[in-house]
Amino acid sequence: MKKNKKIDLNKINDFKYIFWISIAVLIFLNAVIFISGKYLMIPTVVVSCLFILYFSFSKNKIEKSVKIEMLQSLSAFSSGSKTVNTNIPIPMVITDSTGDLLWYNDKARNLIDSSKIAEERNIDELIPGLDFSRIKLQQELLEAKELQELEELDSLESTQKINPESVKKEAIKNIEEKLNNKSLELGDVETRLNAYIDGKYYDIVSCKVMNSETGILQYMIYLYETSFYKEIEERYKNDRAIVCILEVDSYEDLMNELKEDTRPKIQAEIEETINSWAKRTNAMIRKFDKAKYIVVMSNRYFQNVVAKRFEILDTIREIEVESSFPATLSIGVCTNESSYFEMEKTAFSALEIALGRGGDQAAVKTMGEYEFYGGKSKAIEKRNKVKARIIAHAFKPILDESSFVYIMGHQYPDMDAFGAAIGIQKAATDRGKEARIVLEEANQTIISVYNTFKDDAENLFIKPELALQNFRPESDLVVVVDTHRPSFVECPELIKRAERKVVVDHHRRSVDMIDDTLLTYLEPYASSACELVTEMLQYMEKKPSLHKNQANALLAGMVLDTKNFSVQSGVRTFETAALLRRLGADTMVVKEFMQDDIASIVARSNIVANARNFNDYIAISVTDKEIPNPRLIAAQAADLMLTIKGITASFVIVKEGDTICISGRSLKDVNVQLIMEKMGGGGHRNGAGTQISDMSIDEVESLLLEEINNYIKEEEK
Ligand SMILES: [Mn+2]
Repeated sequence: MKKNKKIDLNKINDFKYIFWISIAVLIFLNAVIFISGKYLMIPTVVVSCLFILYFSFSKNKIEKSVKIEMLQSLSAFSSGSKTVNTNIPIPMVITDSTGDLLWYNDKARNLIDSSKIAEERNIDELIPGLDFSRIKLQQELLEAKELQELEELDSLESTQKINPESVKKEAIKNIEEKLNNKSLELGDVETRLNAYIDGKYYDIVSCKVMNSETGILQYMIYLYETSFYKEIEERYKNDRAIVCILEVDSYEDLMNELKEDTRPKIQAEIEETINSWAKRTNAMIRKFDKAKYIVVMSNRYFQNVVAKRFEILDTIREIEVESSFPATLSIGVCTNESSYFEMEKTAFSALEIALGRGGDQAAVKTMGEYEFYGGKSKAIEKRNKVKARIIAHAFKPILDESSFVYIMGHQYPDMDAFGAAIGIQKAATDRGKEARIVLEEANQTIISVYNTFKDDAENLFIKPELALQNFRPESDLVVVVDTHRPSFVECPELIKRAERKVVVDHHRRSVDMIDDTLLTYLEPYASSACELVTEMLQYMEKKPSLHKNQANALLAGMVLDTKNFSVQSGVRTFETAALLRRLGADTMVVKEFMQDDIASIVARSNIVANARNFNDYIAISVTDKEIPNPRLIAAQAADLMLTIKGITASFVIVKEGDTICISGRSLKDVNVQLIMEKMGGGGHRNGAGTQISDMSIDEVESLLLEEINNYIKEEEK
């Protein structure tokens, strides 16, 4: 198309001229027929046909030429806007409602594929990258929204309408669905569309107008070039600093276990591995403690690290060390904070979370959300008695300064939570304080232990409502045992109000945690809360003493959580059990606590009998029958399924009212915590669970299978 070609207005006049002439000719011919009768009929019809043929041919020809002329002419505009649009200093095109090009300005010329302009009209072909359907959809959505707003106004005035809103909403939903299929976000629609055309970025703004002169519906499309801003944005994204804090897990213990002569070699190897990783990622690295590093890298390299899922974790674990546990690394990462001061702080707290979850993993915090990578090796016992002693000594003055002590475990407490609470209650009374265990009711799991304290129940237990009534936030103390998540405790309201809080727990640290505590004793390497509490009791008084019921309750908690000292049982677990035995615990009584009624045993056995293999080593059982104490039975059945030869992980799905509960258990490598976390639950590596209330049992089952598959795929990476 030549630039200088002027619109030939005569052609449009020709068109009108021919039209009127033809009408006149037809009237004349009809008159001839009428007057002359049938003699002239045939020639007249022939002449008419020829004329009509000529007419329609020239109409098409003229229409087409008019349309082409319009591409360069100003007739696409109503006369008032001509000057403004011609002189607009950004590329602008006008199309009809099918996306055919009607006009473009000088600035848009460079964008148009000149090789196609001769025969092609469609804007998508002429400007590759500009998707007309998106522009059209955007306009439709904007209209729908406007319409909805109008409807809403209308419906405020009259409520008699037959639910126009829902109809409108349905329409909007349909459009939004269409948008989604085109991977277009609603946010884009509300403001601008983006396009990448011939190596440059553009924001596209459009509007739909009716040309009052031609009566054609037109789309006016403006293209703002944004390459410059895009480049700055990219550069900002790529060059943004990411702060990582690295720590070699239980470094001291590892070095102590190594022989004198191999120690320097391993030290050097670990250091070399970390340094060369930092070099590969073009990072800045500084060692700031014996086995701690601060690493700062650009986001573009960090994205590689994420893509490779922190391979450094594996490299470190593969270092051959002659010790009872492998060398592992924990990493805390902050990707986004407003200042470097905050970045460092957040990276440190992410590291703490990684360590709290058992180490050998990276915790990445982005915009308040955590993501975890790794976590493949088993948590190793790395605590020493010094810590228990320090905690015990810190706990004493806290008790002394409190006027009343409230103790609680998690909701639906088990024997571990109950035993630990009994232990803390004893510690408080030893310091001359009044203390009550906050307990809604003695559930089926703890009733046998609870009954041994029944006679003194008034002085030991308190209902949550009453506790809330009596509670004085400034002076009273709340001790939480066997959980550290504020939403999990027996009475969450009490935690919200409490100003003086202590947490003693053995679960892996989760993201939400009771904060602002006076003391937190979180020890994921310990077997049970009872073990931790017993150790504290040991150091709190010169001559620790326990009533035999108290000793039994504490031992019962340990027996439950260690499954008869088979899992999570370190040296100190046995030492603590021995202490309890010395203080009067009776293993036969504890065994009786664990006895079950026949209904539970039958339910449990049925679940195990229904178990099927997911693969060689994972067993799954689903029960949709009503069973007594579903969560407890599910957990027990999952444990029992682990006794099947070859099975190292088990999942049991049961119903509790309308809620579906899953219990996951594992022996070795499978991390059931990661799988349950994906489904909104939690727990620890070898025992975790979740409750889902808005899905059917079949849906939950297929979701579980999917998550297990994902987990296995992830592991294989
Ligand atoms: Mn426990």
